[in-house]
Amino acid sequence: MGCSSSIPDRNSGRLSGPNLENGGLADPKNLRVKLVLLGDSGVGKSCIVLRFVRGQFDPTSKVTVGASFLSQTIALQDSTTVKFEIWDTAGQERYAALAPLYYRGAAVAVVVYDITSPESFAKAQYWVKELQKHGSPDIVMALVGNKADLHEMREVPVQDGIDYAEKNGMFFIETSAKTADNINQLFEEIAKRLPRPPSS
Ligand SMILES: Nc1nc2c(ncn2[C@@H]2O[C@H](COP(=O)(O)OP(=O)(O)O)[C@@H](O)[C@H]2O)c(=O)[nH]1
Ligand SMILES: [Mg+2]
Repeated sequence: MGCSSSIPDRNSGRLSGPNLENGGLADPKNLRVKLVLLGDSGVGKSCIVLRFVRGQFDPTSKVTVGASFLSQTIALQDSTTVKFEIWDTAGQERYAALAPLYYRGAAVAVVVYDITSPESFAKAQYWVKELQKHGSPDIVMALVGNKADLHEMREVPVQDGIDYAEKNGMFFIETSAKTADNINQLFEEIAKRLPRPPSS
């Protein structure tokens, strides 16, 4: 059982490849970015997306086959808006060979692990290396320790996440899709770190 964001949604945009619309002319005040989530199955990627986009947590929803696409726009204090086009896999994370198709052209990669699972932390480090080798050179990467509500079952110390992220120039945060803790903060912090196109 897990969160599924594969249900058709009114907010869904068309499936689009390039990061920039307006014929490639970027509007510095209205950014539009492709964001992908990577990490072991079961760490809570779909739940994070659902919590951010719909404000829901549904532990009973079924895993659906196929990639899903959701978008959400946030406004920053400097009146910039950032539209996240979020690509969530539905289990393809099990097939490492498919991953490059998925993260190609992504401006942002959110690498998620589960704080109760050292295996998922090791897998997150694998994804970071993969992105460093094959991702866009200017990709913004975030490391996310999810399921922070399960602190009594914690097996990955906060400091391990902090240290790994720092060494790899990533932003780090612990979240809970269940309680909504730090979910909006995650996306706001990513938005602040995006490279801005020069204003014309
Ligand atoms: N306690 C807790 N459970 C979570 C959290 N996020 C996800 N889960 C549960 O973890 C399981 C996998 O979640 P899912 O989003 O499908 O993981 P995915 O495979 O990475 O997309 C589901 O049973 C969720 O209910 C969280 O923050 N806290
Ligand atoms: Mg999922």
